[in-house]
Amino acid sequence: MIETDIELLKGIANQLRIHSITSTTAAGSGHPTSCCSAADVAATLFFGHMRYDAKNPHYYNNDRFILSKGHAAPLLYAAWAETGLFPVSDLLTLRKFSSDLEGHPTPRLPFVDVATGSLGQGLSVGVGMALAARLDKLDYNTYVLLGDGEIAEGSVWEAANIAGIYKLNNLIAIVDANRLGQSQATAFGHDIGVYAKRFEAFGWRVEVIDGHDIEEIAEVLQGVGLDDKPLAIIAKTYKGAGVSFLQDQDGWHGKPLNKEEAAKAIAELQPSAKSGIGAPIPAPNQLPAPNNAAPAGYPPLAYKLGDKVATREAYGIALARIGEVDPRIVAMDGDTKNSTYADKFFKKFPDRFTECYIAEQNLVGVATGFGTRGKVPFASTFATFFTRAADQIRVAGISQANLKLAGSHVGVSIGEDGPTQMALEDMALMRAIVGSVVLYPSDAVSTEKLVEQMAQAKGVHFLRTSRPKSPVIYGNDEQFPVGGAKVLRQNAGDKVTVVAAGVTLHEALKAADALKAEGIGITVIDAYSIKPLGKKEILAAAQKTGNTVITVEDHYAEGGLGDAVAGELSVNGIKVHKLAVNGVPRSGKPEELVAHFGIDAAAIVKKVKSL
Ligand SMILES: Cc1ncc(C[n+]2csc(CCOP(=O)(O)OP(=O)(O)O)c2C)c(N)n1
Ligand SMILES: [Mg+2]
Repeated sequence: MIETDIELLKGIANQLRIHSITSTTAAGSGHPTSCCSAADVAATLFFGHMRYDAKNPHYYNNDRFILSKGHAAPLLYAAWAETGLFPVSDLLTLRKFSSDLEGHPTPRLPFVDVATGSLGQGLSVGVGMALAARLDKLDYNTYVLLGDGEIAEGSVWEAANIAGIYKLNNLIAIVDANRLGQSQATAFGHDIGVYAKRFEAFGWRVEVIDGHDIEEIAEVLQGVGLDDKPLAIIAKTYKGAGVSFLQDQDGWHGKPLNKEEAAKAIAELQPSAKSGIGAPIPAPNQLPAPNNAAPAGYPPLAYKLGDKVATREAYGIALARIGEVDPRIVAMDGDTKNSTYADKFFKKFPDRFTECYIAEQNLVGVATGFGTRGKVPFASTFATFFTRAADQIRVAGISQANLKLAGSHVGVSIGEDGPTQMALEDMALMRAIVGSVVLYPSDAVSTEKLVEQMAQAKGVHFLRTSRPKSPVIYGNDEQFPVGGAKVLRQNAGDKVTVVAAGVTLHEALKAADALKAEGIGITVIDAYSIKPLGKKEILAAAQKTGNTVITVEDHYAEGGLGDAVAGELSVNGIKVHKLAVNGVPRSGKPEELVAHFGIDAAAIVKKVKSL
């Protein structure tokens, strides 16, 4: 902390309030009162406490700041404008189509690491960043500003739990306890001792302060990193603070002031407002840069055709193999690592693995946090449990995060564990994520090659792996470009093209053999790349089989492989007949279930004959 004059910080806080009001009034929408309550905290953090190179927001050892209560975006923008990063006049472009100063922060802006505003997600991302700092031996701190209404989200407490367990003393949560939420007061109002007890119970050091007393804010911030616990600062504040007719008033959430009201507010704030331009900002320590270089290639594979390996196991083998030469790779799991086989990576690289326990929203947030720090995070659990983190995955899409998800135990083919453990909606969800890539391998070689590509490409990737062992059907040098498909069986005179992936591919191959014995030829395609789909290969094959395609998938009929093929190829006149799981599944042997739900070789044979 630089000994910034307290009067200057008070002045900057008011300047930030003025900007927040002016920009939201110009935009005609926004949350000025949510900015005003946090203005003193923001001024103290940005103008004397946090160590960062304001001209280079991406510098790897800058302190990180996550505005988890993303609706206070105008305050964040005002703070960065006052550091001199961009002209203060730009603030008037808030929320306009041509401006990157969006309604809630997104990484279009260089000083925003992840999109926020879907409340309750910032602290998990902060945990990932704090863990990355530790791994990279960097001394930046991660500051997360949360609303008091926001911390009703369970995901906040998933993050608080793990931060306490891992003693993240480089992580600081600041709760802007302004008593109010959106439509009414928060459940606990200004009874903020409740929040202190909760954070303490999760192993945090807690400071309860007057969030408008700059001296007190600066003083507690001096204590960052002094012990081995994360620090929670519960700042008692007033929504709309600093403006007489807004302060602590109900009914002002998410409302801009009209021009007259804004003028009145500014008249109150202006006399004590001071510009932040030129205020001293502590420089970050110059430490060695982390090694986040992508390798040129990966060690070779050594499978034999016919080896029986589950794709989930091949995933673990792949991570351990490529992790050897790719220092960017880190992994995390939600207490299923012995099922997803992420434990193969954990055993080899314990320092690069984070056990996230059974808290999938936080699991995805932590991975996203690592991704912002140049790591390639692979998060794994049963595919169906990723659907709990649907919103975190959605926001990772918006953030264009580098996030790799590996979901195992898909479909009815898991068998005995029964319906609650079966992922049957995951492809629908993952396909719908903006910019996502969805991969569904059927053997060990294709799994491993796809994991390599997930590591080398940026963005949100989902790998769908299966529980049962399946034979290796590809040679070790086969390539599986994302957006491709493999034609495995094809002969002149084939009647229909069967498109399958994962376990159903092996059923399709069995069906092809059975039909061949009866003199009926079918084309079989491995659609290992669900999104983007291997459209070219599927279309070319379909056109040779009278435009007739059967899709077979261990997923519900809605939103999976069949819908992907139909959606992409109907414009070309291709007719798609879907074989997929319908109805509520049950326990049983995998073979019984794939037969019952009509996605096995016999069902394919029957369908082919019916056509
Ligand atoms: C997950 C989620 N649920 C609901 C909302 C809608 N919403 C936006 S702000 C807000 C109130 C937030 O209150 P608080 O966290 O106390 O922030 P304050 O504005 O008081 O600082 C709500 C309900 C949201 N953005 N995200
Ligand atoms: Mg509040």
